[in-house]
Amino acid sequence: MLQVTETTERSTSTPATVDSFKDEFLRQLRYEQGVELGTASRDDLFQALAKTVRNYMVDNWLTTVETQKAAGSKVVAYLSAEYLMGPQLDNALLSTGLTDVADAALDSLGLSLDHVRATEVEPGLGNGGLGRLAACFIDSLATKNIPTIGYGIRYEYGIFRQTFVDGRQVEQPDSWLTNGTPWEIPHTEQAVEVRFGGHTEQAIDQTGRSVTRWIPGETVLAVPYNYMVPGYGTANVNTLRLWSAKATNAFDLHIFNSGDYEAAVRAQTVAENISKVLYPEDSTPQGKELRLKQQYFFVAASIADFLRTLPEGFDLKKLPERIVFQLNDTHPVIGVPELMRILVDERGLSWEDAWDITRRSFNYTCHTLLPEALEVWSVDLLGRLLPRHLEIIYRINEQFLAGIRATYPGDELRVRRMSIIQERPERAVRMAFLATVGSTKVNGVASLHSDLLRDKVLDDFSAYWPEKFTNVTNGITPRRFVQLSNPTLASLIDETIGAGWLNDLERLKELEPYAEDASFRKAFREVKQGNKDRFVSLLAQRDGIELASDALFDVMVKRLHEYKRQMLKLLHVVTIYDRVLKGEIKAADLTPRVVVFGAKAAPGYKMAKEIIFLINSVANVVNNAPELEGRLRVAFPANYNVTLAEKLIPAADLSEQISLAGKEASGTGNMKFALNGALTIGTLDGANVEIHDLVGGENFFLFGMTEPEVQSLSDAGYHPTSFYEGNASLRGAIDLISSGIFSGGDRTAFEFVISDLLYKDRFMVLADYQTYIEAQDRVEAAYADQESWSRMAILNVARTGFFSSDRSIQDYLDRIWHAPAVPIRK
Ligand code: Z16
Repeated sequence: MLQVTETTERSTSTPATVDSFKDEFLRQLRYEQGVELGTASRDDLFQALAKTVRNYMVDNWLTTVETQKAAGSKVVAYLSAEYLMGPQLDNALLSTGLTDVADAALDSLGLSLDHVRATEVEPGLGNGGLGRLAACFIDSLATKNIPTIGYGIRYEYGIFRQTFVDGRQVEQPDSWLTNGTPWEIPHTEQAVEVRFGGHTEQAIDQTGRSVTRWIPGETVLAVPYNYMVPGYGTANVNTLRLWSAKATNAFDLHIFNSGDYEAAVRAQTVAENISKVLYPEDSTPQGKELRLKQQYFFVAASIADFLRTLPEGFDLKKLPERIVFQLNDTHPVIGVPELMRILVDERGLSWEDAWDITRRSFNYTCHTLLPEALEVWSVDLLGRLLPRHLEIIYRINEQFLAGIRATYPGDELRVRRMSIIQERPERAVRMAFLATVGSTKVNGVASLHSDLLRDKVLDDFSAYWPEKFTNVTNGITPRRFVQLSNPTLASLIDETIGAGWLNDLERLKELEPYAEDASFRKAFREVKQGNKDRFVSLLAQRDGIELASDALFDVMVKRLHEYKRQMLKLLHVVTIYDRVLKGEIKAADLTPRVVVFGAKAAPGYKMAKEIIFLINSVANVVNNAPELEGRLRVAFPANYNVTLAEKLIPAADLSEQISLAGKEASGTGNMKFALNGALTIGTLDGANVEIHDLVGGENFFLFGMTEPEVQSLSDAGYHPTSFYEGNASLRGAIDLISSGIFSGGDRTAFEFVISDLLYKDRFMVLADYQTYIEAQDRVEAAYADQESWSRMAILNVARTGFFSSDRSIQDYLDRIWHAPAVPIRK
């Protein structure tokens, strides 16, 4: 029997043999699923397999919990409303080192691991970059043995399933829990009560001090569900704890006491709606009451959960030595007044002591520059939902503004600018300001982004507190996005520089000399070709989309947003078609190209949805144009998610990162592509700036205005029509869209999009069009020389080890958290 050799430490303490694995799998199937092998459904097989693997992690998990508790050192509490985890089975197999064992065990039963793993439904508990970042970060924290709890919400419905009906996006609910998930362990007995509404009262406590009491109107139970987060190359297994809302019998005291049974039952449903569904907006939140309830719900539960783990009689002044709360965007910022409330109202600390503790316990990561993405909550709504918290926010603001007035006497304009409370268009709480005031450190997510935060969005704050501001450039986990998604590249790297790079990604540097090695380049191209073939067959089976795999794969995958400029990519496609139609270029001279889009639009974002319709309409015509046969294809598979990303990114030659400079905070897809050997065509925006610096300008297709150039054009007055009128190629593309050729002759079909481009174009698509087309021409020329292209691609892999999320986490530890590792002895 195959025995796994223990080369590195694993997240399993029991060395598994194929026989023991098989026995446990059969036991799961029989006694947990209640089926015979012969009659088991594919889902039965998956559930049994997943639970088998899960159980191999449990011993190390329990040891981790005990060891970290005994160490009593600082815990990182990552507070995030989103975790976009992706499928879990392969990652669990990788960290336990059980992949080969599972493969052999299933094989001996006449089953295929590939077949079974493909049924896994991914938990889509996030929108995009921010949620995926949280998932990468907890992976790296576990790998680095840092005591961590990831806190979040167990949405019953994650990000919607996107379908296309006649080219238009239609959203379907994501019922990821229909068959249950093998990865979670609920603990109803550890539920925490979370309160809402009601009013506050002044009272005198036993010691004769005046205290405020919050008399809430309703109570909801937060039930924790635990998920194991295994590290790689370590026995450490951390915890992700997601909260689910459950009604208490006395949810709404008023209705409960009135004896109206039906109303009381209805009220239960209302309570449980809190964790029902993920809000599907990425970067442009809607100010919905239920969303604020979600935020307070999970943050209040998380803080209470941590505080109850402290020993009896713990001196709360030492809290910042025991915990650091990281705010992933403003979504959890209500935690700042919540901790104040607990310390002052419930634990009897003075306001000053409580403020000192609170400020030292929180840090804030900002993920955006778009003004419309900065959350504000109306004072009206906040006061109704959380009356005591609003009082606390007012007092925090008073005290903060007193400090501002002392430093800048007479500068009332500045006071108004910096106030946590905005007066117009309505009185509302600026959550980013509250987060900044309530935190020790504030960080942006890429170098350019942090500079712009400091110098533009939060400039008054950085002038007042210069040492508060720092940068931590985002990263991605190489376990999922190289090893698991691109196993052939990972093997090639292993063979070339030896193992060990997967948690020491700067070692990819050792690949640099091989860029000059013709046989390595050939092997590297074979890896890429294999990934294209794999993607092509997946797409045929998943979407019925037929593609040729001997083409340049040009990929743009990310949320649909005007600032990300999918329109610019589409104008390139239309330009090629227009040039061919006009005979300006011969189709035969074109490099065969497959353009792949993947993008969900927020359901209420009309412009984004119209752009999706336009992309599908163009694809439909281009893909059926005989002139373009074998030269240009556009594929837009619906429902881009982590599962698809893992197959698509390794197949890409060209990575489209074309946002308007100064708008994309970081981007993380850009990093995944580079590490998988795609070249970037991009603007100097977000982390592209750092990618460009690291790989070198000669290995990057740079175009477009810089952020200062964008600023001056905007200051000077931007007129998109002048770009349209002054550029024949651009005019050709836009006129072709307006001609009705993509809409069965209907010239008005895309008016909504086109007139916005011509008369508003907030993200300056037309201004960057010309340099983008020129950069694409450079791409064509470069791709024609495959040896040189491979050299560039290899250097992209070799030079982007910096973007491991292990490095991001090390930066958080050094600059912000200062939490020591607690290694687990097996
Ligand atoms: C989000 O995904 C991001 C920002 C934001 O304010 C809200 C959401 Cl849901 C993204 C940024 O757009 C992206 O640039 C960045 O890479 C990502 O967060 C992670 O930092």
